[in-house]
Amino acid sequence: MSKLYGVPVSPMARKVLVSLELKGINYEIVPVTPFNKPDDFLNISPLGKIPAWQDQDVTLADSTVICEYLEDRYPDHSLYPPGAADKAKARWIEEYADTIMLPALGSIFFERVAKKMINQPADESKVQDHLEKKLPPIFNYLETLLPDADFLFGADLQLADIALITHFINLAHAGVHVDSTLYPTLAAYVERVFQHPAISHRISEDQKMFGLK
Ligand SMILES: N[C@@H](CCC(=O)N[C@@H](CS)C(=O)NCC(=O)O)C(=O)O
Repeated sequence: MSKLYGVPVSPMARKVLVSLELKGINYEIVPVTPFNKPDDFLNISPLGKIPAWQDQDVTLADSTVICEYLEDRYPDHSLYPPGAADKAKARWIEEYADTIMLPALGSIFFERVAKKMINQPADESKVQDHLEKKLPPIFNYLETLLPDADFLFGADLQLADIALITHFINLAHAGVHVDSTLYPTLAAYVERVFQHPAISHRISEDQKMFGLK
């Protein structure tokens, strides 16, 4: 059985989990957290990060690399739009989510949720600093980028949507919601994507894990 190393509340592992679900691929999850890595984990993930993937053919690290591999290996239910220009735009959005949104939104989740799980106090001054300085440029950019209806590339949820929404899920777990008066398009998009069955399933699994359901 193919193995996904990581935990579902990791935003980057969640990207892969939703892709696996949409493509109908069987896997087992091997729970590895940033706080609890097996001694030999660097053999699987050279940078020591989650997620990592292993099947009979390959061992891979990095959510983008894993999702591209899954797309190549299981092309049914494609998670990219057709056409070179739209595909490049989708990859840019994924890159933006992974490199800009992960540290900005992820730090708030880390302070308020992950630290609680390891019995450490949140640094609320860091959270406030991120809320005031890091989030507005990101939200302003997304407000210009997102559609008023459906998903980024039409009626189907694709990888670019998953890459963005995974960070908003953790932001919501940290008690932060998009202000619809300031960012109406972004707020409506987040609400719409949260209702997609593959996304609402992940949110409710997380809530079970947090003991909220
Ligand atoms: N570019 C990587 C980033 C992965 C990443 O930063 N994962 C975090 C958890 S969400 C991690 O493993 N952090 C622990 C560490 O850096 O040691 C990807 O997309 O998979």
